[in-house]
Amino acid sequence: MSQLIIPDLGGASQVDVIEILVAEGDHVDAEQAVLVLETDKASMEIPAGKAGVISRLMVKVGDKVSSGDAFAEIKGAAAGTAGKTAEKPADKAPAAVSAAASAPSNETQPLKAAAAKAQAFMVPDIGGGKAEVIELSVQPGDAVQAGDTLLVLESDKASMEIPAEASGVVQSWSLKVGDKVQAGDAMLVLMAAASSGGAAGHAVDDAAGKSATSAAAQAAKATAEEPAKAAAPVSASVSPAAATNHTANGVNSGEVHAGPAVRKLARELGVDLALVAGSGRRARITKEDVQNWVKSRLQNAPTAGNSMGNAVVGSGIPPVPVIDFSQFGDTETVALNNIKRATARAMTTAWLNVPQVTQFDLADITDLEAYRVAQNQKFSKQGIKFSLVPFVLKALSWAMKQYPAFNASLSPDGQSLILKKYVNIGVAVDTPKGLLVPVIRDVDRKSVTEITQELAQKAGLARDGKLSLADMQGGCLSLSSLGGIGGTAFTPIVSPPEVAILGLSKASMQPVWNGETFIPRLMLPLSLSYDHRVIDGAEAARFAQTLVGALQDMRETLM
Ligand code: CAO
Repeated sequence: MSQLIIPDLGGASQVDVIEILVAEGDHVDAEQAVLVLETDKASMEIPAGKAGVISRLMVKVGDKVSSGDAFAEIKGAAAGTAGKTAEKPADKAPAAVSAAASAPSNETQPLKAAAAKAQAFMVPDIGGGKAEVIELSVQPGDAVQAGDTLLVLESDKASMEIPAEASGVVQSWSLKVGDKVQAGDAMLVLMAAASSGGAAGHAVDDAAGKSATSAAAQAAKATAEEPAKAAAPVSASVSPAAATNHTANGVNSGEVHAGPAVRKLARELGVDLALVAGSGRRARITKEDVQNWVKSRLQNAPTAGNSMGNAVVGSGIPPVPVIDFSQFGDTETVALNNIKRATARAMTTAWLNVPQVTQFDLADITDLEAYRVAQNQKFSKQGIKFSLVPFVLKALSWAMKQYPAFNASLSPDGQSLILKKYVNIGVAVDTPKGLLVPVIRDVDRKSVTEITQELAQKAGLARDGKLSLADMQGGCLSLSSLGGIGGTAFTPIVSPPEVAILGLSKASMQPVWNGETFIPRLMLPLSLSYDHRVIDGAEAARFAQTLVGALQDMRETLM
């Protein structure tokens, strides 16, 4: 029989026990987390340090402990791999800082080596050159698992998510958003638990220049384990909704208070911790909270068949039947690229969240078209070519100012409208890899010439896969033009938190009755989809008519 001792806590004392992860009688491995402690700054898992059977727990949740306190008795104990870590001379870990530096490297104190250990991590190999930090996905105090995204970098070629090499609690960042960094630059300090010491040590070795872990290798690993976390280009894969979610997800994970073991459990069960109410101190989420959440979802999920005869599962959405198509003939499976996957997520989110209606209308653009053709002749020497889209953007921005509900978002609790004082419009661009939506900012304040130039530039970047995340954020409403292709009408999908999207189909000459006779007029089909929670049908019809009027005579929009 021997005791398990609280290891060196990096100077902290009287630290709260917030979770006990084992029960008396449980068999534990040396590396297995037994307790979760929480200081004001961070939470950390305390590993057993020895394998054996827990015969007595000497602490309970709410107790305060310090380094050296006994917290359990264990039978049949044998030193685990944590002890091996203790044998590593301190001078082999040049980048280890603070707590690690204060923890004596002493073979007679294996538990100290099993303690949480602050380690510095460097920017991995990112394929040469510098990249800009565009997002810090975790904050000091957050618990991360190896493979979790730490930050997003963007070079002139692509954006990439940098995954954690080890599990632990983020202590501090060594860089900030906007910094330009390269492989080997100091990245962050992580309080890594001994159970992930191997991986963490690798990072330290990296810092000493012994071996480099390439982002590509990490990406491959992340792809195999969790496709969404791959260090693949992300900038080109984000539609407005997805871009917003990307940020929102970062914020969510930062606000969730849960230990690494709870996060692991949540991942295994597919639970989004942002949806789970924490019952622990400071709303910390415990394992029981996750288990209870799953139980309640299972109890509330209807199990009977729906009217379509399909079984209803989870959130009540009947699953699509799984069919082996090869029984009908040859097939080939082609993986969706990042852009298509992001679009699929954004469209599903939109479809499930927004009760939408599409209002159709026709605008007489005969005069506008004559003006556009004349302007093209006038500007041809300057290399500027006006298409219809910039004129529609201008008219749209004008209509949005007349109808503030179209330039708004529903608050997350659905109780109020957030009215925007700026007019940014996303334009759907068809690219070889899929749909991307760059945003033209302050359309109301720009001339049609400026809008034309900016649209050409951003559509070019989109097609070359060079749009940044920022290029695709901040849209208030979207425009989707299929007029260059054909069609008479379609139902574009509103991309929340936007509340409307305008679709353009191909303009065609049509006979229009002027009260005396039919005259040929060039008519542009408009398809305006809107969020019916925010906008009433009558308001949408009025908005569409205002737009029709503006396109028929654009003089007012210029005032
Ligand atoms: N009616 C008739 N002709 C139209 C038209 C319309 N509504 N819209 C464009 N055209 C004409 C243009 O004037 C141009 O003709 P000319 O070369 O003779 O001047 C030609 O069609 C090519 O237009 P375009 O679509 O390539 O260029 P654009 O500036 O009109 O549009 C852009 C730019 C970026 C919107 C477009 O290239 C694009 O990507 N559209 C697809 C958007 C999309 O995929 N939407 C679906 C999203 S939901 O899945």
